[in-house]
Amino acid sequence: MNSLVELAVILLTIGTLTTGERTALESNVNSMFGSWGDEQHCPDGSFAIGFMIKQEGPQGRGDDTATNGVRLLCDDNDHTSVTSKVGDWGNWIAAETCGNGRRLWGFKLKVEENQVFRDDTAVNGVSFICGGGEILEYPGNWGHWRDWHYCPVGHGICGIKTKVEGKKIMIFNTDNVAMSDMTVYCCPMACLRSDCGNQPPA
Ligand SMILES: [Ca+2]
Ligand SMILES: [Ca+2]
Repeated sequence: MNSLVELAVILLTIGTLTTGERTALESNVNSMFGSWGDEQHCPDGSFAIGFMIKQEGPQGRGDDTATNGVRLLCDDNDHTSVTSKVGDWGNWIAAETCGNGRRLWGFKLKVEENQVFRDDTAVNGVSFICGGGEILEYPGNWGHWRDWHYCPVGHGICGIKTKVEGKKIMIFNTDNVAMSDMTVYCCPMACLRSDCGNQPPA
């Protein structure tokens, strides 16, 4: 093959890979609270390179909800950001991005255990790992970190779905929790990138 044909074959291969099948990466939190929002994805061929979190600060004796939503920042030319379902409380804070244009490829959640008759908050924080191992983290206040979940080798995070409980309207139950779980989606990357061979840390 001459070099132009080779280039065309490479570009076609990349096109196929970046619009290929997505893999869902679930947290296994199995929260009893709320319902899932829609899947939202970065534009075709682009990936998440950072995130923002919507967080309510500690309310003391008042009702706490902690994390209310997560937004992915995409690496397309328009700097698209994508959000699934979002709770009613708190503010968007803590925009963090991977260095050197690297992409998100794994996550873990910090989740408070069920408080039964006390103030529940469910998800309190989220952490992402970038290709190359850099960690972006918003730790929140309560609960403990659950396991890391990683995209398959050669994939990066390209979408999100969040589970969120809406505002309770019953007068005898005002214990709201907002965000209770998150699933992300992994897309295959073009393997010309240096972070294509991501492996879980030892
Ligand atoms: Ca409280
Ligand atoms: Ca609460």
